[in-house]
Amino acid sequence: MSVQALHLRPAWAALKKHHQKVRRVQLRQLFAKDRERGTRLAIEAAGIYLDYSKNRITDETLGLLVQLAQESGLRDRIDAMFRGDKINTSEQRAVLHVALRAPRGASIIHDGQNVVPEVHAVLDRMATFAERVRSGAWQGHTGKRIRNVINIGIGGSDLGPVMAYEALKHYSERAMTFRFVSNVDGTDFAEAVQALDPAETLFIVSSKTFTTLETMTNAHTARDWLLSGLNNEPSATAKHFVAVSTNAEKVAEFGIDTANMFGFWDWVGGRYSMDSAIGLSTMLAIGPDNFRAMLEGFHEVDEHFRTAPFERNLPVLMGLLAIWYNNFFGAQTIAVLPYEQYLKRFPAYLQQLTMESNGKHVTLDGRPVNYDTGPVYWGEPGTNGQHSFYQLIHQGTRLIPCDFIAFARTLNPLGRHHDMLLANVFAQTEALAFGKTAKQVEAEGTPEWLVPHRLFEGNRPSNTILLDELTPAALGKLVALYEHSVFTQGAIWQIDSFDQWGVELGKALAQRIIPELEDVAEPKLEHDSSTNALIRRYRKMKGGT
Ligand code: G6Q
Repeated sequence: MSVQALHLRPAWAALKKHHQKVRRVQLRQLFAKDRERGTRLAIEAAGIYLDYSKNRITDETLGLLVQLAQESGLRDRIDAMFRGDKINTSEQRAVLHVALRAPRGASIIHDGQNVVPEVHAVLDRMATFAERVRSGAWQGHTGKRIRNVINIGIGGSDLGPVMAYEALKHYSERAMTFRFVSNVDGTDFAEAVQALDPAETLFIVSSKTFTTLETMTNAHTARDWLLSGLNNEPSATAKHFVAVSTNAEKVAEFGIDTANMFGFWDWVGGRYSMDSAIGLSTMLAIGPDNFRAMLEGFHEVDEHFRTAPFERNLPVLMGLLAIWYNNFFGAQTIAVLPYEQYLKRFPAYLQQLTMESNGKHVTLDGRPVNYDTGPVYWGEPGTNGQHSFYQLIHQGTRLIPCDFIAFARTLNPLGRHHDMLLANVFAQTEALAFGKTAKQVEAEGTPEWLVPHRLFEGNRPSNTILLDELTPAALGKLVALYEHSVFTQGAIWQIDSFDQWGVELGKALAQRIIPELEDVAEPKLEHDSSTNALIRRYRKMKGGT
């Protein structure tokens, strides 16, 4: 189905007009008018409760947003993804991360072949390997068991594994140490191996391409570190290095036996790969059963996304609300605020998922967009954020829609902590929505001159996402929720949410400058005057002259 340019879709024009009408409407009025609003504008599906009533929307807004999704061909795009069509058009690739969590026995066809059996074959190999390492059956070169696992990877080959390890630490094997090296800054590696015994350390080199500068540099440094700790016996690498990659040739070239390589496929994008073999460190930490439970959580939300009508579809609604604020209110950012310490890396993970996916300036057919695309996602766990940047959300001049994420049960019940934590979630969303009027502030006995400083306008929108408990399945559900919200937004903007040419540029740029920094002879520099001067200064400074 061909989709009209965004500004030509009738719902777009209607939303523009509608926005003029409702932009000043206060949440206070909306709640006063409809006593059921707080339960009416809430959905429960796949074990996730989404309260979206504290958004600056009316029933008409919702109707028009759903109409926009329909006119944007969202249904066809969803079907095309699940069917294995090459919807990543600029790279001519299918986008099938949903196949990574399809149950055994399901069928998802790519290039005429069902990929689900391959997915499960890799999962089974990962499980066997993970069991061997966790039980001590897999021994290091000197016969010691593996106690430390270090994942070396960057971007999509790092952020998911780090986030998932932190998120699911409660379920992890505490007798083992898990660390993650991503940055080419040598400090990252140096700190990661601090106090570790090479004889007990396993490196997982995670790289889809196995050519990424940072990862390959760290992998070589890791090999040197390992060998220097193990009498420089080259055969030692076999028991201490495994690879996760799509590039068997490069893995072999590095010296890792491809029998110890766990594969995935070009239809898995880096930022969509934490549930593929890239999650090997996660599986080593939490065990195969928990990993499979996480995949089931992902799958439950995939099915919900695929089948639920748009007006009852959690990721679709979240995506549409993001569009509403981004494109009609001009909001530049969305804050994600997990009230769960284990989710401390979740906002960082989401930054890649959302911004690498939807930070695009042309449509699928290469025409420049004339509307804003991907908003900036950011955030920190509550309640810490409340003591810093929440000030700007409450009383600043910018509109910042927020996602509050919370769990009904804590994994660490300690006295009254959890009730206090959740009281903060509810209090914050309430304060953001309804604020505090001058009258209320005055009634507290505030002197007149102080009233303007102490009043809160309110009308700051938020979603509240509530789940039972942070289980592996719950984590899978949350990630899938955001993946599909990103998909929804990308479909409306008609952009390719699955390429990343901006990242590719970064990968190439530094290559040219590295020799200019390392050459003993003064290099001939042909950059702009600023870059030339910086390179010269750095060369001088590092030489200490
Ligand atoms: C993700 C991006 C990017 C990628 C890294 C690592 O979607 O493509 O973040 O994951 O650049 O790439 P490799 O896995 O190939 O090392």
